[in-house]
Amino acid sequence: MKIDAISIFPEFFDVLGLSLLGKAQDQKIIGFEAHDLRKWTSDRHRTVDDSPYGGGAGMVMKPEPWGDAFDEIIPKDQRPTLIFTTPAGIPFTQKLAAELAAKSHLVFACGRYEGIDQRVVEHASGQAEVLEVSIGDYVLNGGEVAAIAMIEAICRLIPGVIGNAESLSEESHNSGLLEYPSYTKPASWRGLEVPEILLSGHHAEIEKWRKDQSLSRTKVNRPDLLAE
Ligand code: 6GU
Repeated sequence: MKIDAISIFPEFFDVLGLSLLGKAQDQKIIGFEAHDLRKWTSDRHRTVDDSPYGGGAGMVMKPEPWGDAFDEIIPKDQRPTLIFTTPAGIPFTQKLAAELAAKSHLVFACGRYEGIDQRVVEHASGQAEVLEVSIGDYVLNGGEVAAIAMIEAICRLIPGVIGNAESLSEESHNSGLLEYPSYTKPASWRGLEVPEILLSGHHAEIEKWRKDQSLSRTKVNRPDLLAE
């Protein structure tokens, strides 16, 4: 998979060189490139923002650098998936991560300030499959950290990126429930014991216990998931 990210702080994406995603890049499973939006400015101050039409607080990202960046990064004969990071987007979920993991080219457009001129999104729909996506109900200073979270969630679903493919199917959000609690050695630690059932060797009983734990944990931490 090819992934491009466009941002005024491309250094944010240096973290993608670490750990499993770094290895996946070395192995050419993922080709990642961060681009500085200011490359597509032409004035002396390399301006990327301006005041909002209609008034109001903050600044809006100007359309021209974005349009020129997409013209260069999006191949004329292809239609990649272009993701605008915004708290006003559709929710990023495990299901969306899985859908995006099957694509061959993703482009992340990371806005700052009060967002990007909406005509950029409109115009880009002629060049790509466009999504406006949010990672949760809170506001970040910019989309870079959100894009990094999405890239990690997506890339770990690409075959070959994670060593143990089995661990993927058992984790939180795959079943629609949260994952059961985990324990390892020692069996007794600071006066706290590992639940006895896990030491019993009764596989069917252990599975039932884990299912119960998943359900009660979901009830307490995420009742909204059960309503669905
Ligand atoms: Cl995708 N961007 C920003 N700036 N803030 C967010 C977000 C994205 N998702 C949640 N908050």
